Amino acid sequence: MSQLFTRRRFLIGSTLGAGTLALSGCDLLDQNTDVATVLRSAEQLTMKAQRLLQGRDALAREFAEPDISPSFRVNGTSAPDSDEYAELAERKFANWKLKIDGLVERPREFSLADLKTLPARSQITRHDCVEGWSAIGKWTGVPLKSLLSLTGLKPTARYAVFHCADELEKTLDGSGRYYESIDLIDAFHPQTILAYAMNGRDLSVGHGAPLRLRVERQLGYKQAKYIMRIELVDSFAGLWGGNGGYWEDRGYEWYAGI
Ligand SMILES: Nc1nc2c(c(=O)[nH]1)N[C@H]1C(S)=C(S)[C@@H](COP(=O)(O)O)O[C@H]1N2
Ligand SMILES: [Mo]
Repeated sequence: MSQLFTRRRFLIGSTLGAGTLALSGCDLLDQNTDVATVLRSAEQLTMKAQRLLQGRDALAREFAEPDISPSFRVNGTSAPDSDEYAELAERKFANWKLKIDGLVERPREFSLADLKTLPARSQITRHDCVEGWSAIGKWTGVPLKSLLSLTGLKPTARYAVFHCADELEKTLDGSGRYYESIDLIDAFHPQTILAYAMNGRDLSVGHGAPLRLRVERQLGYKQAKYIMRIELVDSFAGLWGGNGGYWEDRGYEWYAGI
């Protein structure tokens, strides 16, 4: 029996057979597309990644338009302080490109226009910051799983790392650069999107233009703004402080579940 066939059987037996997807209710349709995507990309996914996909169906609460907060605070960096970013912003990010590399089969770059041609998802969710404030906003963007199905994953990929344009702390070695990471459960979650719009308008610089992460089951500091590059890794031991994120390197939890 070929390895591929074994993997397919594993997927069908454990993912479909267990009925976990059928239980996920309102995003059932969306999940069915997921299944097709997962089956199609089975060649690229590891057994480990597939196992991780099992527990991923709990959705964060979604709200209605009238619930959107009249004001949504800008927190952390309000504008990356670099000539490179200023130039990109000046040209409305027409020259900006999102790089996806690391443990992927097909490294790729996407312009903002490229991302906007892909099927989008909108969601109205509550953002909770550890500092004790919350706000409800509407986010529109591309599901991360759609991009990962285009790049494919190498069998060893375990985490997606988001490299940002801003340095929250100025240091000589660059260790003050903002970054974040999530595992493949969250990377393939239906509400995990790369948002280019907020409340129906292009993302403002304050809120992370041109692209920011929304990973709705986790706290505010996981919602990386100013994304320049997504790197797939098997471990974040070699990245900056080795804890998977700017705040994690300063003592915060890596899994910031709400
Ligand atoms: N690149 C980057 N992303 C970031 C931050 C930051 O300083 N830089 N701050 C984080 C924190 S602590 C929060 S609460 C949210 C704030 O997002 P907002 O400015 O859109 O409210 O972004 C998160 N993502
Ligand atoms: Mo935060």
